[in-house]
Amino acid sequence: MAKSDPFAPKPADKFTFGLWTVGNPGADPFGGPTREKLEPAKIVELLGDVPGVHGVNFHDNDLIPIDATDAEANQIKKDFRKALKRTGLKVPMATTDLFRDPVFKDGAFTSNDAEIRAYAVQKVMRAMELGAEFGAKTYVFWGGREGAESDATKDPVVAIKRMREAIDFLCQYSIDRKFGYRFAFEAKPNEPRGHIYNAVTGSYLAFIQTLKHPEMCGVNPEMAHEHMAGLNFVHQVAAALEAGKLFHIDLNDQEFGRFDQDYRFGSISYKHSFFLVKLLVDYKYDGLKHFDSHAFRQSNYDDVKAFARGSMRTYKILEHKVKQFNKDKDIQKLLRQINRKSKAAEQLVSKYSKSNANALLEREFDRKKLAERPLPYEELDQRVFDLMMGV
Ligand code: GCO
Ligand code: MN
Ligand code: MN
Repeated sequence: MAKSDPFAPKPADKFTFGLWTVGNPGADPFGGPTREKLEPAKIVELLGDVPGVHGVNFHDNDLIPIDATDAEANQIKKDFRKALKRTGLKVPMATTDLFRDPVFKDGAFTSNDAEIRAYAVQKVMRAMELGAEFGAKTYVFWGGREGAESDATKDPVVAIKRMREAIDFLCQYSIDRKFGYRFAFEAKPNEPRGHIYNAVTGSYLAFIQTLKHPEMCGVNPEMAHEHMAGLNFVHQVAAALEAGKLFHIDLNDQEFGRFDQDYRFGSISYKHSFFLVKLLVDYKYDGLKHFDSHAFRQSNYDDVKAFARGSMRTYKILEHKVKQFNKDKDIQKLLRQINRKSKAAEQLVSKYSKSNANALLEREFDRKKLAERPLPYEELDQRVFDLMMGV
């Protein structure tokens, strides 16, 4: 009997892919597609061949082309629903394509044209309905065209106000229609716009607090987006987790500072990926883990399946490494040594009181001695490398 794979993913892991990710036909700005375009039902079948997938997400127009007739739309939905039934895949997240059509060339919610802004809100209302038809409970907002190439063209303060107006409207609509959605905002610094508003996850964490319904709004951070800007993704996700706002996550990879590469999760940044998984495990994130990446342009659809299997396998292997890290006696000893406790010091600053403030002002600290306490960070960091390499 074959030994069971300890890294085999299960639907309970909540790994998801998008119609637009595994169905990506390989086009780039310099060349056309290298794979045939697959119908939505075919993409579901493809994912069905990959064991352990939880679900498939879509933009409204990944499922129904923007100019489809009602009859065409109904047929596509029928085929898609059948494929979901056959494969047991769920549709946990839906989103809107507010970037592909020329009408959105200057943005959707932040467009300078009031009629386009209204059209964008209407398009989301309809797309929310479509997502709800298939059971989606998370609704992602990625403002790919909400930005500018030149700040001569749009007032960035007005842009924030327009964005808020649209989101407040849509929150109330979701509540009225009892869709039960939680909104997840996805930041990106650039591409396709020269500059995109709300460039990092932290921007959205602040924006959410200004909304009429902050409780139903959170974020969908994407690894590649923060890496494009040279930022530490783990810290952005930590901020979201700490605020109770990590509603969804887009996993992929990217060389720092390059164009938007959408590589397979874990394929570039081994160490950052490890610490990301560690964060999600340690803080018990049990939400959706969406692989927002696509296979190399050279791949055929068999290799796309290998890409999907690999994405989940990498996550499971890193999860195993995290458990090893958390159990490793030497590592844990080093961590205890580094995190020095002092009841007296902690009591003084944990809560403000006049007497604490006075006692703190009186206290003598031996600055030189404190500075001399060892911090064996080199040793600890090397242990992480050994552990990851299996040495
Ligand atoms: C990108 C984004 C998108 C969004 C998607 C869902 O860089 O193109 O990551 O893939 O995640 O539109 O909102
Ligand atoms: Mn992206
Ligand atoms: Mn994304």
